[in-house]
Amino acid sequence: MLELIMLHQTVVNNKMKLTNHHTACLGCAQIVAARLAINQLGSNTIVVNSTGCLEVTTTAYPNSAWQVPWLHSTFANAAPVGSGIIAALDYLEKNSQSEKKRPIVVVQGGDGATFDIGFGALTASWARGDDLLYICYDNEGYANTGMQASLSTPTQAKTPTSLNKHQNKRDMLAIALAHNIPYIAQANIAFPDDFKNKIAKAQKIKGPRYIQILVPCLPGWKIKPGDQMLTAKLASETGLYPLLEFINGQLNVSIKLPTPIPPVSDYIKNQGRYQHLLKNKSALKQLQSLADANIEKYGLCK
Ligand SMILES: Cc1ncc(C[n+]2csc(CCOP(=O)(O)OP(=O)(O)O)c2C)c(N)n1
Repeated sequence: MLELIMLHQTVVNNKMKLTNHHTACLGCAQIVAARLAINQLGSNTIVVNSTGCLEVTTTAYPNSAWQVPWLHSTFANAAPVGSGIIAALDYLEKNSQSEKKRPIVVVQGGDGATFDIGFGALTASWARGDDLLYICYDNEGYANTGMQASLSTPTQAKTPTSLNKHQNKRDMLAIALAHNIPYIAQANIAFPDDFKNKIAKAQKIKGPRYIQILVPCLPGWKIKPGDQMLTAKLASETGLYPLLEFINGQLNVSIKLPTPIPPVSDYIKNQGRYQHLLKNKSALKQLQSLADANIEKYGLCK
């Protein structure tokens, strides 16, 4: 929690483009991540937001915490709204003498909006090659409506709509890769500099760009505020949520794993959503095998 507050302070001091006029939970990692992103992107940015915690908590009518142009979109439709803005910018550029620098268009949403409900529309924008930066704030469930399971919810995590899910988290990176988009990255709020670097890289690239960042949800994952950043860190250090990027399909491992690699039991022990696993060795083994598979597949060791 202390780390998150310190991180929050540095972000706050950096001329906020997402102000404190929001109603997010105390210690919300998603808000901090969104601030890091918009501060890095700068004021020449247009944001499209799918419905979800980030939208609801930053734009309670009649207020808005956003100091940049910001548009609401329905759950399913954020990427096409971004595509419409791109088309409008193209038109304005063709039909005006203005030398004004073109804004970057950022589309953002939670994992429910990204992995599930806006999935088809997002992949269609990738197929069209639209010049959009899409940021998925991945808290592994539908946080705004009570943490129901999404296709991002990891196997074995308990949610109100599944005692323990047995299907694996949808591999959005692989799906993005299959669309041959120029920039794909996975980040984690516990590694803020890495996230900022990834945003900065994506900012310089044209075409579809996809960044997914893990943002633990305190009530949703049932973690104590003091355990939040350590938990987030362990998600990556165990190999379950590796820090990666693909530039034109070429893999870079952003941060290699520590030695010895912590077991996934260290990652799950402080999370209420996984408490049942502490007594279920075979389910725990299944989760460990997912981390091991990532370590092998991406070459995550030093
Ligand atoms: C089509 C549709 N279905 C359901 C809802 C209700 N709803 C609003 S926000 C939300 C959860 C959003 O989850 P996610 O995209 O993961 O973002 P989070 O709140 O976790 O940040 C739901 C189900 C809706 N607004 N529209």
